[in-house]
Amino acid sequence: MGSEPSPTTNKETLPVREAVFDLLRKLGISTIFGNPGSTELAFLTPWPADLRYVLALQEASAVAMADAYAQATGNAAFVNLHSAAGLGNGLGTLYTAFRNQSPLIVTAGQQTRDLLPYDPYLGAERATEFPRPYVKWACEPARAEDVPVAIAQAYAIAMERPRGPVFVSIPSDDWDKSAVPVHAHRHTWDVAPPQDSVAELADALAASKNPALVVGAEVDRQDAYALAIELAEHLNTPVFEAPNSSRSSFPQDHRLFAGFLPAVPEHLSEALQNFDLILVIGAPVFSFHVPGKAAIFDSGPRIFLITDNTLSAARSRATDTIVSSMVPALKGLLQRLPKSSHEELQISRHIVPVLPKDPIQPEFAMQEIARAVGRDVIVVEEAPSHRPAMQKHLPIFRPKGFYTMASGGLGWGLPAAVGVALAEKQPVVCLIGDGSAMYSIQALWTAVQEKLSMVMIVLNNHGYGAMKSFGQLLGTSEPPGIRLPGISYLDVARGFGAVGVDVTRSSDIYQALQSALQREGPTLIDIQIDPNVGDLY
Ligand SMILES: Cc1ncc(C[n+]2csc(CCOP(=O)(O)OP(=O)(O)O)c2C)c(N)n1
Repeated sequence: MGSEPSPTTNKETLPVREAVFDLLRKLGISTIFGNPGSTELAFLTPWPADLRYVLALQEASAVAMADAYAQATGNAAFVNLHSAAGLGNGLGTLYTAFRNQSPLIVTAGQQTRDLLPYDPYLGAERATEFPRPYVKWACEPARAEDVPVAIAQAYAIAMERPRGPVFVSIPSDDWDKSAVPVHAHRHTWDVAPPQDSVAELADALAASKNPALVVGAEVDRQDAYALAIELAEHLNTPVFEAPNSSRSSFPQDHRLFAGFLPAVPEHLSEALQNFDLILVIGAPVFSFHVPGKAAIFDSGPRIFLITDNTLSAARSRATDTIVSSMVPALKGLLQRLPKSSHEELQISRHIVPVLPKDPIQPEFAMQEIARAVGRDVIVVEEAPSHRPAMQKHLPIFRPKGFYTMASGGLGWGLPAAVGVALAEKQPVVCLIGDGSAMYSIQALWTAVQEKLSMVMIVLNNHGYGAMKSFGQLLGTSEPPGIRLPGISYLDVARGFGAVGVDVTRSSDIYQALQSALQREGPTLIDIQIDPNVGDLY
């Protein structure tokens, strides 16, 4: 009777670390984000020359960088954190990565297996429970030799739609043990639509006199941008961007672009109530920010939803749902639709140019930014009370041109801009509020070290403007804790080794941005915005 060869004697075994590096290469992952500690040292040494380790100075930044990098590259990203303390720091942006449906393999070091029973320093208690419910799957492999296969499975689960973060806890003595190399599966996990529901939707669209499309972040994330344009032109219908969409899924100067839906139930209902059919593609139906009455659900139009997130499907208020990924659903639909007989529609969004005024008005700042950056810009935004001004005066015209977080959790934008800049070969503009800037400010250091072409524009109103606007929306008085005096962003920039530029006059915005775009490495432009203006919706 033969017995299985033990992994340590089998000639084909490798140290666990080498087997994991080998797997990552096969999966197309050559950039690793992290912040190290003693429980990760065995993973990090010796470090191979062909892999890039991007150091973030706080774990919230490491996770957000990886999230945006995954979105920009279309592949899962790998993050390595330090035991429970490091993962704990990263939980806020892990929540956001989950809401962004970003494929992340989050790993954290664990104490050595022989110490674990004795409550060691830096031991992670019930490690796999800690990141739940914001991971799709979590595992601490039963044996050291299972680590490579656990990471291979983590990759597959992260990439399966709906994509999202997964977690693997790895005892630090596992990395020097032996394991057999694992096979790498690089799947595209698209979900195909049921043909009868596509046919029903096609019939309903053909019969509809006045349909509208609502596109959400998954359209751009799943590379269905061009298909969404084709569908809209075929149907000749207005297209809205979903409430608080975390990507831009339709060119904002297109003749059919009808604007951004607000996350306020009454306002959204008002914008959509005159249509007889609404097709929502790749967004929840609907993600509101405040409570209220959405009349559209009572006697309003038939609402179709295309999503490959079954949980989102179950929790939606659509009348009809097609569970499918974006590309197969839109292709299937386009094949079945008869040519529209509607007259060629021209939506006119009236955007009146604004004149300069001091103190600087957000609308004018956005207009100047748009003039300086051109049509091909990539914007990463976290500027809550300046979003309406941005949506009006800084239009996005291209796929993968806009990123924000789907969660509402601040601290994502700046490190996300670093993640996008690491993935793209062109400058990235990070539009950020002075409050938002401080949650993950150390990401600026990474941008400097990586010599990234990034312009961080701080829209500085010396406070949490959104809290003021939100209070007004709910009819409350000004709360404590919303003013932010005494922060010098120029000193902050210099402290991290970045160039800092102060802009206090409307007439200086354009030139400041032009110079920053030509500079190698990141620039922080601190624009002093009138603190008395700004709006959430
Ligand atoms: C992690 C986290 N903490 C707190 C909040 C609450 N919050 C929402 S908007 C906001 C103010 C942001 O200020 P700033 O970035 O300066 O932008 P402004 O509102 O002035 O446009 C705060 C604190 C949040 N959304 N996320």
